[in-house]
Amino acid sequence: MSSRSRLVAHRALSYGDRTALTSGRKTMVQKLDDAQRSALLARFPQWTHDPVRDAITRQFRFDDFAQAFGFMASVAIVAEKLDHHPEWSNVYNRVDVLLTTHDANGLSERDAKLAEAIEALL
Ligand code: HBI
Repeated sequence: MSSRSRLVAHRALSYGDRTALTSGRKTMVQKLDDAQRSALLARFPQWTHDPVRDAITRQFRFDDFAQAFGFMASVAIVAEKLDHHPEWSNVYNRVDVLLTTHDANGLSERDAKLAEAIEALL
């Protein structure tokens, strides 16, 4: 790999932009249609639809911070494996999670897969 290619690869990984490493094409992701979205919400009743972001959200409560952080560490590993990442916040024993697909500007099958993986951690 030439020194320029290495620089491009390094920059892409540094800024989280994997386009440069995928021959310049963003992976096209299909946004869920109304029927698919309804099925997703029925499948995950613990999650709430955010119509503004076209996202699903859930608030998790744990016994203490250590439990909450352990949950976040487990989710982080799964997110990396799926190459799909949550938008989330943590305050002591509380973890608020929002799932949406930036590449699709709304909910996609990737969010269903990540929600399923998160539910399996509980
Ligand atoms: N995570 N939630 C979310 N949405 C995305 O569009 C997204 C992501 N993680 C990685 C990613 N996109 C891209 O880097 C890959 O699809 C190439």
